[in-house]
Amino acid sequence: MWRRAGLSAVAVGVVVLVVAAALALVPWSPEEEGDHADGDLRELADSHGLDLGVAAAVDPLVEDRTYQQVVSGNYTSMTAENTMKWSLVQPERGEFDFEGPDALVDFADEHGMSMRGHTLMWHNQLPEWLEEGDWEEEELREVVQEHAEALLGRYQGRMESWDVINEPFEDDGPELRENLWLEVFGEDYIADALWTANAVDPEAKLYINEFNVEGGGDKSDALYELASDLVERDVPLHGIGFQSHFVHGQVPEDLVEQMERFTDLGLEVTISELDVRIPDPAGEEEIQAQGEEYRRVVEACLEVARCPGVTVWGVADHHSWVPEWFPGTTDALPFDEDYVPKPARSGMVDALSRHREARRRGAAR
Ligand code: 9MR
Repeated sequence: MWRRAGLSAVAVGVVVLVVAAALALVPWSPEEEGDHADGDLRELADSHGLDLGVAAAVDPLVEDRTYQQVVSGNYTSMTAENTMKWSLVQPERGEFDFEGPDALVDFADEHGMSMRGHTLMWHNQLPEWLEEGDWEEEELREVVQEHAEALLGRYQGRMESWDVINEPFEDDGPELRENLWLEVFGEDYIADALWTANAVDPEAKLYINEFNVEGGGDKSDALYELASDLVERDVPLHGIGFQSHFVHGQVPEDLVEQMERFTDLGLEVTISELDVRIPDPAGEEEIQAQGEEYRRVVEACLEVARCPGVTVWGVADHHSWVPEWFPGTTDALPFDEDYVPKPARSGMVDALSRHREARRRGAAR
């Protein structure tokens, strides 16, 4: 007995050594290994019922196999980074282009991922004909109705949520942003658009998505006033998106409290566009510390009862909007430009694993 056990232990040892040696000869590739080296992010997110999302761009999603694998191997949800915006969907009046949006929604369906729609009423990425038109209220109302029916109607039943209103406040201020919608319709464009979206896609959760509100302050207070008023009037508003474009070292300490202020109104709060930018060049220490910041953000969402998920704003560092919009900053995402997972990814795994442990311990008591 003793002898046989001894022999088979030696045999197992030899097999392990041979396999390990063979693996060491094969170069690492996210395609072959999956991205599960330190935890299966998708499985962990699923086990919490958390939507772990990523903003995706059409071209790499169609053409780049590694990009596809990072998206479908790590995330359970997807947002269209650009392709559902007005200028791409309706570049000329009455001419719609759904090639990009279809590609994303089909990819999500094929891979069992949910979708966040982005976006209907925004001041940016509007087509020229719309931005430069001289609009009477009634005609612009028809234009919005037509666009909502075409876009939200096309994907009705396939969208978990829609960012119906995007960035309604001025960048740094509590005033409503002076955009085309405010100019022509007045303040109630927000309620009206929510009603329009709700009529077209009654199942989708409808959001106001905003930035610079994650740590409180005047702008956050103004958003709170707006949300309270809409809730009081029974306008179909279901959630607030905290965009969460953070600067390394400045992730708000009181994120949970800030989110709960809004969930106390009966709304959801999702982290909708997470990234954490670092001054260029980013050193190893900053990249490690960024991992902790990603962990804290996912933990915050797990702690808030009505936080359905966290969406990261881009797949890998070379796709990020950050270096172009904030020159001198870099490395904001959980995968680097070779699609190698960074500590930010481990941070998210960590948050989900620890939380699961905590839940298990809780259940055992
Ligand atoms: O990531 C998007 C980038 O590719 C576009 O050039 C940019 C145009 O304004 O929009 C970026 O996405 C924005 C999102 O739609 C709304 N919140 C801020 C995001 C980053 O600018």
